[in-house]
Amino acid sequence: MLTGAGISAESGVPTFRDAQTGLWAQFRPEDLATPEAFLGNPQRVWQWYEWRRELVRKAEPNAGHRALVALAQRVPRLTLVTQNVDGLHQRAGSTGVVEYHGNILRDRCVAEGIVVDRSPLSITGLPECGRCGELVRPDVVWFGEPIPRAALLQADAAAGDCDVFLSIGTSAAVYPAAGLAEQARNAGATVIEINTEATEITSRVDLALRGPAGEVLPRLLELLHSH
Ligand code: BV8
Repeated sequence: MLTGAGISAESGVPTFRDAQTGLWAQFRPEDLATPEAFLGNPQRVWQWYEWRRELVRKAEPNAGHRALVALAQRVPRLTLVTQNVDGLHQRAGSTGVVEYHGNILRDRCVAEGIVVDRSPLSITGLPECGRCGELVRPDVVWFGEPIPRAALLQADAAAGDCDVFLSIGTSAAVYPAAGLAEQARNAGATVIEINTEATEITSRVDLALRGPAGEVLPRLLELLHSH
């Protein structure tokens, strides 16, 4: 399965399609979540990420996240690939989560390319690596950056070898994540979409369940229990 920002919407984490609120209304995520934006104005990009980190820290997993934890115990094999960087699946209890676009709560050293603790002090006002003093960035995948190799391979393997593929709360606009549903379908899987609206792939799925993930997923689980 693939989840997107829609599954965290009911936890109060704004989706990318929702207009950016308040201070960030003037920016498009595509213009902030890029290496160029970070190199050009690291202060502004870090302000955006610190704002989002605060939202994520205050957010709690919702019934949709929890239903996926229960689902994993009901089926022989389940691979949860998420585009979300909020870590809410893990906080709900999901294990083996494939973080296709990284995780906003981790820092990565720009020079060493590894996840690090930031140094307690910073001379430049920007967070610096606790090991080498270089700049740190959020450990997420920006537009124009490759998907982490392990995540790419795990997601590919799962999409190519599954009976059912759930596309949950994603506008299916960003690649290569959005290609996983097609890949699963071509490999013979039944593709089910759970979304409050139609998306770019709705016309190509086997079943489109229209509604909030926090309501649809628990209902799906009830149906599974009754069979
Ligand atoms: C790559 C992490 C190549 C960061 C994200 C032109 C120029 C440059 C690149 C491209 C280009 N054209 C295409 C590309 C490729 C590009 C791309 O696809 N661009 C798009 C805009 C066209 N992709 C990339 O750049 C990727 N990398 O291609 O690398 C490469 C290869 C080798 C070597 C070098 C390079 C990397 C893309 C990753 C970007 N990072 N996030 C951060 O979070 O800050 S993307 C971000 O937006 C999310 O992670 C997610 O993937 C994406 C879309 O968000 P969604 O999750 O779908 O959320 P969205 O708001 O869109 O929709 C919410 C949905 O939920 C809606 O459908 C709504 O109806 C629904 N919903 C709402 N409430 C609910 C609900 N559903 C259910 N229940 C509810 N309650």
